Formats: sequence, structure tokens, C-alpha cells
Amino acid sequence: MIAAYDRSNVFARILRGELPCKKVYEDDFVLAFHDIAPLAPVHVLVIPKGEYVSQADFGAKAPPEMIVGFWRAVSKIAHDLGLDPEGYRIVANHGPNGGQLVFHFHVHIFGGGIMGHSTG
Ligand code: D5M
Repeated sequence: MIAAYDRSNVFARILRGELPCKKVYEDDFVLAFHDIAPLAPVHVLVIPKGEYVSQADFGAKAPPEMIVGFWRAVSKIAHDLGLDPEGYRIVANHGPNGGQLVFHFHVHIFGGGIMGHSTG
């Protein structure tokens, strides 16, 4: 069961500047920062600047320019991190069965090594 957006979630607090982060990139649409518990040599989180619980909520409710801006930023960040030549993985966990822990939509960028094919 995915609850309504809770403004006290940790990524909302980072967006409001109430908690620190190791910022990688920011523009009008997104904030990107290093994951606090990296699962790959490069592990960056990209979050939209809006109140979206999950990828489904984002796809359903975000204005088209936000959706385009978000995904272009994901590609730019991966490129700027130097991940393009060897490749990388992007993951969005959706809901409890998907392993989502923070209920503010985010994409994980994993890179810097060969990713396995396990679903975790
Ligand atoms: O992933 C949520 C991710 O968020 C998980 O990989 C840890 C990370 N996390 C949690 N708190 C922080 C802070 N404060 N800074 C950076 N990264 C953080 P999910 O897809 O929801 O399972």
C-alpha cells in the first residue's frame, strides 16, 4: 500500500535544505546527490523538485516539461559522471514490494562497474 505524499520524508527535507546532501547536480527540475549507502562504485540519486510519491505518481501527475526535464537530467548526470562509455543502470523502486524506502520518487544511477542481473 503506497500512502499519500508525506512532506516529512527525507528527500523532501533535503530539497528544502533541512538536511545536507553530497550534491552532484541541480537544475529547475531535479536535484541529484550521492546515495548515503552506495551499492556500486558510483551510486547517485536523482529526485524531481515536486511532491511525487513514486514513478507512477510522477508519470500521472507531473507536467510534461517536468517529465522531459527529469529524464534529460538523468542522462546528463550519467554522462557528466563519465558513465556513458561503459554504461550504467537506472532503477526506480516502486512501493514496498519494489523495495522503495523513501516515498519521494527517485531514480538510482548505478555505475563504475559491471552490474549483475539479479533483481535483488
Ligand atoms: O532507496 C532509498 C535510497 O535512499 C537508499 O539507497 C538510501 C538512500 N538514502 C536514504 N537517506 C539518505 C540521505 N539522507 N542521503 C542520501 N541518500 C539517502 P529506495 O529506492 O527508496 O529503496
